[in-house]
Amino acid sequence: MCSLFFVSSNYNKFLEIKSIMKNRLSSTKLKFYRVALPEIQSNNIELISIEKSKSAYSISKAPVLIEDDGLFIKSLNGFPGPYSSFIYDTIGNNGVLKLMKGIKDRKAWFKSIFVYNDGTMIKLFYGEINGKISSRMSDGGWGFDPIFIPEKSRMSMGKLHKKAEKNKYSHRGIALEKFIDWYNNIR
Ligand code: ITT
Repeated sequence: MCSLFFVSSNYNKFLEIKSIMKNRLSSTKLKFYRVALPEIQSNNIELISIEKSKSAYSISKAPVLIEDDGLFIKSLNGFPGPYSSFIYDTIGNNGVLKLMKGIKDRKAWFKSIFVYNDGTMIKLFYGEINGKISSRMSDGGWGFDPIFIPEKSRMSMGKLHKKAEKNKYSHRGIALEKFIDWYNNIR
């Protein structure tokens, strides 16, 4: 059995990843390594995530998986996108709802990029879901979950999270399924 470290400051991500993966990775145990990795400033989320995976590998010295996400709002020209963490930590969901006040077009999408890095190989996996920004905050979930309603749902991600249904709809679930298929194929 070998180890694969998921490196992140966000334990909620790890819990979701664990519940999607269950024990589906062949001969591998997924472990959580809690570190706030430095993020370079760039408009390019691929570049940010690749650099993040390199810092993670330099800390763990063992195969790592990292994830970088972003919420993109159409009427704000894709904002906050690569700045999602900063915006969440500063103005939060209430601030985003204020920015969206009076705006009719509430289309938004979530992107997830997972990066696997074992020191010799770097591989990226993508997941994206469309949806909209709700007019008020719901309960449940974490991050932007209380203000994001996926296209295929009438409930916010917050509510879906509460009902343990978020993974069926999430950007994370889509990207992670691609990673699991690829990983089990190369092993
Ligand atoms: P890392 O240490 O793994 O980078 P992070 O929380 O900083 O953790 P990201 O930069 O990848 O994560 O995420 C950008 C923001 O988007 C951050 O504020 C998250 O809380 C939020 N976010 C990511 N995935 C989400 C999800 O599934 N539901 C709601 N918000 C999410």
